[in-house]
Amino acid sequence: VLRGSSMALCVLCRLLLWCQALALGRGILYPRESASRELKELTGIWSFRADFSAQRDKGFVQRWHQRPLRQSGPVIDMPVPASFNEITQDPNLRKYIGWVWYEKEVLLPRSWLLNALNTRVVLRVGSAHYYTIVWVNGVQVTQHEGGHLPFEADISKIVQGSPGTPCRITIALNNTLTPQTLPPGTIQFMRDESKYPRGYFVQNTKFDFFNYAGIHQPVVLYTTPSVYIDDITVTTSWAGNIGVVRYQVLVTGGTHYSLLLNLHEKEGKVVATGDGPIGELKVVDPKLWWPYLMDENPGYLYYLEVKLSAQVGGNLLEDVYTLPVGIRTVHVTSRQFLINGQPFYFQGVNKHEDADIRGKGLDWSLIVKDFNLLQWVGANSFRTSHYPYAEELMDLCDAYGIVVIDECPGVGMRDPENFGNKSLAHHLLVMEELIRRDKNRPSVVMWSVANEPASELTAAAYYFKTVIAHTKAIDPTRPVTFVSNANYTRDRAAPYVDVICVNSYFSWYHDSGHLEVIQLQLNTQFENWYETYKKPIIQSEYGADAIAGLHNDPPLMFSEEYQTAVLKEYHSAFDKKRKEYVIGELIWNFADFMTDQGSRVLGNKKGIFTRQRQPKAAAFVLRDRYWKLANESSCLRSTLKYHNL
Ligand code: BDP
Repeated sequence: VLRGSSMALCVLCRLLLWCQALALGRGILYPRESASRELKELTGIWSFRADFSAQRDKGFVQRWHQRPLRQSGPVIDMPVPASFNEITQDPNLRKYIGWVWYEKEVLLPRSWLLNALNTRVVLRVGSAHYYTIVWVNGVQVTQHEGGHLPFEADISKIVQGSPGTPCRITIALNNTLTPQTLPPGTIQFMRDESKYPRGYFVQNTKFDFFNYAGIHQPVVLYTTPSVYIDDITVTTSWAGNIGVVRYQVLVTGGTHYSLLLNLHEKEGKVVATGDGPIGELKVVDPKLWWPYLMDENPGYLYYLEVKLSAQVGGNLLEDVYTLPVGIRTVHVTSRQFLINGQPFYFQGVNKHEDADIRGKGLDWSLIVKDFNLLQWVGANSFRTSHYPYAEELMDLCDAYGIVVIDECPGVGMRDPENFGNKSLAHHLLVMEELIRRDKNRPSVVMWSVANEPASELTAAAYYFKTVIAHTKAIDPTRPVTFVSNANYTRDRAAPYVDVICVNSYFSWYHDSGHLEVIQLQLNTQFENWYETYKKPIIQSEYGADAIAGLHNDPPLMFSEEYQTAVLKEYHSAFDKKRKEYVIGELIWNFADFMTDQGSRVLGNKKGIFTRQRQPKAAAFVLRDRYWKLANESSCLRSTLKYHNL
């Protein structure tokens, strides 16, 4: 008995330590309204100007942030959220590199301004690509490097100092990529004046998607009390009929406070209560969080309501924040990926944030359409290739049980100068920001630190050893991977991952047109990697371009027939290995998407759906396969029917 209880204590200590590792010193909780928090979305039309001056520095020289933008020159209307590239008819704005300026004036409710002692006003940018500086009423409040991830600034002092005046938010952002940014890029000056005008430059990148830029996710203003819930970290587990939710709450702004926690089930009933900043909640007969197609009620969420009470200058302040929580576990063995102890097979897709007109800007209609298509096709998972996706979309993954491999923007790292100390320091920071944002999501089961880096370079060994170790130190609860296209004998980063993720394009980028070599080459690929590392393998990309409506039989490249033929060859090889150590297949790609101009025909056409989300023949092939796989799975409690829409 003693041994049993000391073991249990050990497990508890370890779990609490995990919670603490994940608590990163400050939070970036998704802004939600509550009894103590108000929210104002700044979605809509902003004023906008691109700085076309030769050095792109006119805005700084003339200090555009100090006055309303319209006073320093002409402005145009620009929607937020959206990429700015394809909103106008100006080809120079589409391919613009440098600083662009956004501005919005808002009036704040009096209640936010008058109770200055007890109210914080926070400005939060969901994401802006790539480098951003933010001013409020001409005062710089923050700056941030990197697209995709949120950042915020406490602007209370500025706005509460002059109640009644509009709050003018100026955002300057620069989409220039350098060898040390993530993703990296280079600016190339063309100095031959017989071919290019003076000062001519282009941006080069080594990744295969268009570098859309702009304010891509919502900008919001929200309030909290001056003593507030800054962060919540949860980790979960279960044993027998007891589910465990361990929590750690970070309170900022004061030291005299108390915390009460209520865990609600979906219908609102309280199933466990706790207090204090750290502890664990036990749920009897928990409803586990299951992936889509693994349970009749996938994506079950509890709601952790955290209530803070604090005394400030004789006043009682209360803050309330509610966090969705899914109870589930993740483990990796040498041959399996286990969710709640059950083998999980990634039958999924790779996506992009990409659409006509809005580029990478958040679009609710597109998001919901995409989830309907994922469910229709029978996909249980996707990778956020090749950067973190919007929080609004990740929320739906949690709610629908769509499993996510959460990837950071480490893509296009093909040159030795992408592996220096500056890149590394930034990469570590990006992993921290990503984990800070997504650590509580049950849908996120693995971090991916990069896609197809030059992992055969000597420098890649230390680089990825460090990035992966850092990721694991911050989050000891999830496996870590990166996606390789290197030769298995030369890859220097693979020794550090938990799951091998490999991309290959047999009969496409080599042996073009030779469908008959796919099965042999894929089989060899799997056996080589498995023999070398004895780790489970995900085929993290495979596919072929097809121009929708282009037909040729016998199949020729770029026809819908060729794309389906490639898929079927791959599937036959997967079927031989998925009973062994192959734990997933992610098609490249869910939908056609925009790339740089060059060898592509208006973008990459490897989608099983067009960019407008219409199915190609390949979508039906994948749908048949995924539903067949789902029905085969031993975890299912009943036979599934095609998703009825
Ligand atoms: C892979 C890349 C992906 C590309 C794809 C392709 O990871 O970003 O879009 O190839 O060429 O190498 O279609």
